[in-house]
Amino acid sequence: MKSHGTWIAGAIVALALGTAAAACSNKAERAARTQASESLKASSSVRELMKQRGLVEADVEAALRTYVPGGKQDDYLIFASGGQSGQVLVIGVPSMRLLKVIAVFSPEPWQGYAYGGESDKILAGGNQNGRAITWADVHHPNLSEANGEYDGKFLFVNDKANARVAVIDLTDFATKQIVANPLVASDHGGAFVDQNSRYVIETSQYPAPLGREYAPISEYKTRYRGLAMFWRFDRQQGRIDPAQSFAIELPPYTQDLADAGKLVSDGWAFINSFNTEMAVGGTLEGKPPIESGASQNDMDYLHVINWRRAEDLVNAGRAPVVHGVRVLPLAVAAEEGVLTLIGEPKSPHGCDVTPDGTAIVVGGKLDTHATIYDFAKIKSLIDSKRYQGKDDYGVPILPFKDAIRGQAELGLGPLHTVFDDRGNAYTSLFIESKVAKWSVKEMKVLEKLSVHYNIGHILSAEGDTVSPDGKYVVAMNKMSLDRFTGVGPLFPQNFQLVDIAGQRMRLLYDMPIGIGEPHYSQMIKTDKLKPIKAYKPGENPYTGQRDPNAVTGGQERILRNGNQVEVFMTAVRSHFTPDRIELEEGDQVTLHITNLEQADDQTHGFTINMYNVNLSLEPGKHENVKFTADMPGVYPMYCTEFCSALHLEMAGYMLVKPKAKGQP
Ligand code: K7E
Ligand code: CUA
Repeated sequence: MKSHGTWIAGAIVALALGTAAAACSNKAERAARTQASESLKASSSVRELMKQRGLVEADVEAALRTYVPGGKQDDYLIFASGGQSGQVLVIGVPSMRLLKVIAVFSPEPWQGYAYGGESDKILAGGNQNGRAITWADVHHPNLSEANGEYDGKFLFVNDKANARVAVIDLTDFATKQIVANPLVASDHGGAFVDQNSRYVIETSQYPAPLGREYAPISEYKTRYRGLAMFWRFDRQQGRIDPAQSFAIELPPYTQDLADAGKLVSDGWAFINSFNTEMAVGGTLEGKPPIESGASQNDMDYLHVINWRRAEDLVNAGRAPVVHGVRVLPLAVAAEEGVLTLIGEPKSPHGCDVTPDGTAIVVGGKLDTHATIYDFAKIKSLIDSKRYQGKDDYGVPILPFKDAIRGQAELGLGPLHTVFDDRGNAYTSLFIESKVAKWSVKEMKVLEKLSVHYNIGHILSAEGDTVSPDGKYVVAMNKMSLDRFTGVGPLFPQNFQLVDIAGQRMRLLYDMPIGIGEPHYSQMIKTDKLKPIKAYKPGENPYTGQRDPNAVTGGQERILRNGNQVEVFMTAVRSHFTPDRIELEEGDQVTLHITNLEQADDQTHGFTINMYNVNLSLEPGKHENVKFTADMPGVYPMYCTEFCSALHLEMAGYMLVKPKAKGQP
């Protein structure tokens, strides 16, 4: 029998040769690879290489399992929250290479996002109280679903800080819409979708008066409220339709994570909560901080929401309009069986519906268990109105013991749970810094794996669908002490790829995330995505249509009407037409620019320096830019993407002639 070491050496050589034969279309590259593999054999055996680099067999095996040679593609893509960066990260699996940062809530110059073009309107859609907000605390990306499977069409993300939700279209991996919740001050349980993405669900986090009105903290119990927002998603338009959306008023508990039911529990949503004590702090006055005030009760409440029933009541006119949103009042939700509560042990976090939709798993930050709620039991308790009582707001409470399937003893600080294809669950243990693999049926731990360190969320391949793939989970760690080269006191976060296909979990790869604190991510099979390589000629990506002002070659022109100037411009290797724009100070200028290219990867940039204009004109794309020429002077405008040998020559001038003295 071959020894493990020989197998690895053989595998590496085979991999190198196999790749050279299969993947290289380019002769020179192939020659270089062959040479490299020969010199590998000649100069140093794999064993020697391992010794030189201080690698053990497990390292080499992990490398072989994650290495994706140039020209080959990853099996999965992760869509990861970019945390405080306000963006979304796209990462290949198993290579763990960053493929893209999708601009969502924050301006992003390379993509020309919110630097003068059409995307300004998208960011403006997220204005709160009429003010621009240029960052976000992105927590939970969710892929659109059809029949409980990711369909690869859209991605939704929430902004916890400013209560907003964004829609990203996966045909061009670009943000299309941001909606701002006019009622709440922050959100957290979002952006979750039901199994057909009829609704994108956003639930509030820190209670506040609805509509962000003022009420003194002494009126917390009477005036402060939580909210579950159901944003209606119009699949045809690829946009949220605020007019068809509705909300449900909730008690002023701190609603936390949420998940939508699936299959048997489709039509329902579940939100965990903490601070049912309704503690409001007051540390300066000697009162306990919210932290301890909120940890007095043994139980908080899992919120069980029958959203189909809510939808019927809203359509029947039971929801008055508040700040433009139809809001089902708390009293109606409590009376009509829309909202029911169940106890949840110590500082709950995480709320994850099993793939078959029959159970809901809730972690407990100060508990050692995950609690498994049984949907069939919940349903029959609700149907037979078997309540143990009601809360201060008249919301029925179900008896905890009768609503659960059981509790799994997992370890310290269980938070979030994901699933594989073999009936196993994987729960992040924040305090223990471990992943606990456990059997959902037996409710018993099978194995634990150490991660580094303080794991928050965890994700699995196709994990939130009705049919997870198994294969991989990723531990999303908050800390990375001693894992990477030092880069100052702000450490990167750490994504750790774990192979779960075999009997035992195996750590494969550490990926530093140096852009924000990602909370959640989802992983989709690459072949479900069908991204385009070019826009249709003259397409405005924000409408999906040919822009009425799109320019074809030969139609370029400059029109002046008083101080209104319209420039119809094209970009093609390697010039802009027109390449000279002569303006008078104070002119109101609109540029209509179309990239005439259709070839792959032929993107041009366009900037007018000092005017803070920068666009990315991917093949076919059309952009409209409006500004006032209020700074006289000479402004070179140029292409900011090295597009061709004569890229540096792809330039022109915008000249702004100063007003004569005394001219208005
Ligand atoms: Cu960070 Cu999902 Cu916002 Cu838990 S949440 S970690
Ligand atoms: Cu076009 Cu550089």
